[in-house]
Amino acid sequence: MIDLSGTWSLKDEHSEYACDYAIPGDVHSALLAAGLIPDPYVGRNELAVRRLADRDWVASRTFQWDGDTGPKGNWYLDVDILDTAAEIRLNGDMLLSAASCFRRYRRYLHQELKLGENKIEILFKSNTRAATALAKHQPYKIPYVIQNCPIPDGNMLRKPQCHFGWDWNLAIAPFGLYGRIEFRKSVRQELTDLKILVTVGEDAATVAVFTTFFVSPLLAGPKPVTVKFDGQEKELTAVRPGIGNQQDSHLGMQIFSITDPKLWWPAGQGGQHLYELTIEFDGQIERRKIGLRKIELLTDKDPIGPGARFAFRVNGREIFAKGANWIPADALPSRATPELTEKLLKAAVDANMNMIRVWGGGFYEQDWFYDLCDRLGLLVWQDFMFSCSLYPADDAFLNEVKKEVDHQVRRLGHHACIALWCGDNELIGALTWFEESRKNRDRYLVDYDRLNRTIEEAAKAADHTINWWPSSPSSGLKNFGDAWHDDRSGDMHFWSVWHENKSFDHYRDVKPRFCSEFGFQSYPSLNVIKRFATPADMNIASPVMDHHQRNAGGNERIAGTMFRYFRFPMTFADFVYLSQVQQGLAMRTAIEYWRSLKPHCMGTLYWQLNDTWPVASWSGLDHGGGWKLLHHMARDFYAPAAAFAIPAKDGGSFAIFGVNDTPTRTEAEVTVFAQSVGGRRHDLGTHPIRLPSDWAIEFARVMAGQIPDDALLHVETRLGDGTSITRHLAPKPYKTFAFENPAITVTKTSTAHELSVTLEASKPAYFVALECDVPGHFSDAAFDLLPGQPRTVRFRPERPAELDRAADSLIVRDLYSATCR
Ligand code: BMA
Repeated sequence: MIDLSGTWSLKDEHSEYACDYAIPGDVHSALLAAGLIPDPYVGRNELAVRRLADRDWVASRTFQWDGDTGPKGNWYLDVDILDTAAEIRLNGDMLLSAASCFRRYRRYLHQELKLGENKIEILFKSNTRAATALAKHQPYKIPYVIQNCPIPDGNMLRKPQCHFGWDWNLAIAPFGLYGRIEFRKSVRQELTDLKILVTVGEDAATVAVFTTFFVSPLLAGPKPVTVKFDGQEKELTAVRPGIGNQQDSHLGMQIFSITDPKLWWPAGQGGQHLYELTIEFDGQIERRKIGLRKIELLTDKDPIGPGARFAFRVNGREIFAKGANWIPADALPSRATPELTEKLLKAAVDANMNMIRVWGGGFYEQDWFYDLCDRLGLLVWQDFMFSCSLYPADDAFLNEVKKEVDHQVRRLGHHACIALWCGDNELIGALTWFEESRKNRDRYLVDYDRLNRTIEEAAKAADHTINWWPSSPSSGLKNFGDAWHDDRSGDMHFWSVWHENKSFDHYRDVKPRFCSEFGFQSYPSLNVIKRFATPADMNIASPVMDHHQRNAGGNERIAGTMFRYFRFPMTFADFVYLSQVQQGLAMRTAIEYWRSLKPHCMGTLYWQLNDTWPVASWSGLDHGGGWKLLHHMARDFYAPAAAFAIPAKDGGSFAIFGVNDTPTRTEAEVTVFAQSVGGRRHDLGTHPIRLPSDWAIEFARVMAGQIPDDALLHVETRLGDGTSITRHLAPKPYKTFAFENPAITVTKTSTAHELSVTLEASKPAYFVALECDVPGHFSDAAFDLLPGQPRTVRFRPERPAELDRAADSLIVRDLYSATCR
């Protein structure tokens, strides 16, 4: 094998730029590292950088070869995640003309490798020009999502759709080669894919291992294959030639019986044991980590009400899915490293999530991403990469799609984490967003169905065991209705609160079966804003702050919502803080209510887990992985077992609900009280309760009249293990309360790695949060601090040397300090 990753030379078509280029990586990152362009994340630099995608670029390198060149045709180029319109030449000879970022290409050499020096070149053709040229050649207009994409026609390319801009992404159309580039000598036999089917019984599991091998025509037949699993060693049986488009392949299978299996469970449900599977043949050995689990998608008709269920059952247990939507870890692929990705995914699990949705406008992520999810117990809802636009449905496009789907499904099939393959993001809704498709719905719906069928057929042909869902959102198979407002079946995207400016209470007007998208924006944290804005830009309506907001009207919505619920914040920093408080409140309102509907509702994935660059957005994690207040609150509202209050529609009472997502019934003691802002506490009852794990229960009710005018309602849950969670609910908008100065006292102590801060309040303080000037992580934020109940928060700086600076720059915020002082 000749690995060609490493340093290449880069130049553009006008010879304006020339520099080194690290492959795998993106071209913008190379130009940035060479100091040739400004950082597009800072200020409004993005605009100066956008035009770089409108020209061709060439990357080249030489390599020495002094080995066996072998017979012609024996070597091939192996390349993947090549973004997107590109050509690869070896010693001037064209090897590959590529058109998809989502495929792995294999091209046999027409000529032998030269002894001595060889030259390889990648021509990155301008993707923006390629897209526009393709759009011009369509027989009729195929609209793209113009409100998200300042760069046109991205729907023409099999490239991450958010690269041409999105309502949270910058628009610079990054490009480059992010995967492998190698010459390989063909082997006589090669494992091309692997599927694992697990059947889980009482105390035994059966593991069927299905393999597909490419077997060279030079070989009379496949060599014997040994499969080892859990200490058992067997020879592959039932090896037979493939059919159809797999004529070069040989399929084989073997079945293992595992007594006393260690099952793989989503986080919070049990362990994530991974068995090692090895497959040996013809002098080669392949290893995979396999989790034993069976995941079913339940969409049966509701036995009691109208509509149909939407729930995941893992190893026979129905699991309430708790999580968020995943977008690429960074807008520049070179920066989306395994370390950063691990930080983000680990944060998801730390916030009690068990599922992420890899949203259809980014990438099919790299193998190590799914290894991480296997290890962490994060179920993956995997979209195919189509989002929010209409798409061509001609033969050439559909053939390209077939190859992409086949590759991705085979590549990821063995991962325990993969729970679902979903056809696309919001393509059914998109049929109503464009004048063309409103006027001629038949034409565009037929095109949509052709594309969706192609994806479904190719996915099922690659792996007949997958859980398939046609689109997100979708009310069900062959249902092309409005899954944004119809909550009877399927998965729902509920955007009425953000995009239609409805109040937070409106989350309680729907009863989704599974809400796979809903979100509310906030500003990024102050330390992140400082990375792109100067002090002069730190005004909520400055051009730079506007530039770092990609949803038209987004900043107005944030400010307008504050008017609805809060007194207006005192300073820019308070505004940033309060924007994160209200974002967390919005998500908490939705998620508490929808969890209270369990098992009618069996999942909530909010929009969105992470950010690709520093921007105002719906994310709970800042760009780089710091926790916004929402992420801290998520750990609380996604807690495995807790009680909370849900107001009745007429405002006359509050139902106290308990939920428990752990595998077993849980005992708890719940205390309900009203807390006056001046400090008086009014007890409203203590309830010893047993929380079943299959459904949420209402176990008490508080009448509105029991809560004094100047008080908030609190529900404190103490679990058997001694942990306790307190949630408050404001019966009226926060701005109507005359909060009093909590005069929070702060006591700091530090160890070698950590700062420990004990806070105590003399009056009730809400949404207490600490900030400091140093990157790092606070153990807790956005909590309530009641008089006589001090709380200790730990801070771990990224660099231990900055501990003192952290202590010196510490600031405490709460609702009073931000809005009443
Ligand atoms: C959704 C997503 C994205 C978008 C988000 C916020 O519906 O699928 O397209 O970023 O809304 O508008």
